[in-house]
Amino acid sequence: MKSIKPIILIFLITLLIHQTRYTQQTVINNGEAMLKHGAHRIGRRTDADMARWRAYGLGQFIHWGLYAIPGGEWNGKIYHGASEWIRSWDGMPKPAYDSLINHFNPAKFDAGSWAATAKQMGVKYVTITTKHHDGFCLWPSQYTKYTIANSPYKKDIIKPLVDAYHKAGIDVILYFSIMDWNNPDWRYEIKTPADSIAFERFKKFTRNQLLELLTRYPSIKGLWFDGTWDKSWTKQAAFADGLETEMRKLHPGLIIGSRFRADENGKRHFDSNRHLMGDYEQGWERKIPATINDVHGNDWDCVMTIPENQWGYSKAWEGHIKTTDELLEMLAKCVSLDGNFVLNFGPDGEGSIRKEELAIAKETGNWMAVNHEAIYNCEYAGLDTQNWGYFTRQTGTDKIYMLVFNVPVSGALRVKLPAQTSILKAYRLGQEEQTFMPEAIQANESFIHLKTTNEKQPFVIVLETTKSTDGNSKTYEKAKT
Ligand code: K80
Repeated sequence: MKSIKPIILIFLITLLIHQTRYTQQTVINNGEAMLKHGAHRIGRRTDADMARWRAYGLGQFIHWGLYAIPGGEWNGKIYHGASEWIRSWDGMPKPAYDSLINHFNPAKFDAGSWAATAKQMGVKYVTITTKHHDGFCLWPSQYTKYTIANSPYKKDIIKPLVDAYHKAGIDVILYFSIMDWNNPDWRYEIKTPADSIAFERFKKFTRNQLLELLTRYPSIKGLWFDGTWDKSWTKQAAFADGLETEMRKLHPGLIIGSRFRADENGKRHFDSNRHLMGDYEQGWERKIPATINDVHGNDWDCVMTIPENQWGYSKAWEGHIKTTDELLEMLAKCVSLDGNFVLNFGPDGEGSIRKEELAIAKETGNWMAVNHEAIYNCEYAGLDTQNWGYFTRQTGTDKIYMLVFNVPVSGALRVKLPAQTSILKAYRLGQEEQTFMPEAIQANESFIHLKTTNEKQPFVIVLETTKSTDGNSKTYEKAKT
């Protein structure tokens, strides 16, 4: 002990301190973990492709595949889960499901008529299943035999859909399930070296299919991923990150949601520092955020089913079926909270969209024809929500929309504007001659008095507002209080 000189001891202690600090610095940066495979960006994308996505407002989802043939029923028994999951049900033998490929021959499929329905409905983008969890590919993939090419129909389904929707002026996003029940190399969890070898093959297969889709359909705007929650995939941070970079390079502007990859700690949607991974939050499936705080300033889309939980065609069409007014209210709420609303359709095994869905599409389109201005290119208006409905605003302007869903018996709709803001003009969309004289009731607070409370449909009142230095004080003099 005596032999250690104090100078050496000091040197060793200094070294230890430096060492510790050095180690900490590699892990901690501004209080955040240094992640190799976390978010690539903090905050929203600011480019034109993403601005276009943000302005869509309303979208359509299409779930179509082999599951449309049984439509949630097998041998007279009903599967009460989501019909596109019927293969996972004990009531249907897996070989019976897998052999549905020999029966897929949708004689009534007409991409043009689907696109026409979507156009009349007023959707700005469509998300189409190219491959759901069952692994069946609606395009003739080179990398598996389980594709449309080996069905009696034979022809590519994706190409005519992409072309028809584009012709109708609707952008296309392709849905792709990473989880693949048909591929023998898919694993839920990697437990053995053999699993690991199989899954390495599966990763190559997945990469091949994704690059194939981007190469075959270069005009698509984005990819919508699903089936990415299993332990096997959430441990592939480096691979998935590399693949995302590769896809973006191949397809500049590509839009990918938060479901594609996990970070190196297996965190999905939000990385270990709670930053969103991908271009928009993809966690709002069949649910809508309650307030603007819940979206954390991110872009997001809500995908919604018409029944409670059926994406693929469902023969039974049971339980509560949402009405057009309920769906329009969801649309209004989503746009008012800076999101897009995407309504799902599940065409049947013949290629027809069921009449109930056609009716909803039609009624939505009729409403949109009058009121689309309050949906397209609109954003969170920055105002306190009132019980009568939702506010939206033409992005970056002072034009505010009141989307009215609940008319109060008094017929008086409360509006609170920011200080120094006044209403120049208030009128009803589609009936521009119907103007309203707002009644000031407090500073920055007014009532819009409806002419009737006997409304049959949700409607929109436009408020043209302006920021002024004296506008409010004048109106406040006329206030009741
Ligand atoms: C997968 C897994 C769960 C638990 C719930 C839904 C889903 C799929 N995502 C939707 C968009 C559908 O494709 C559904 O099958």
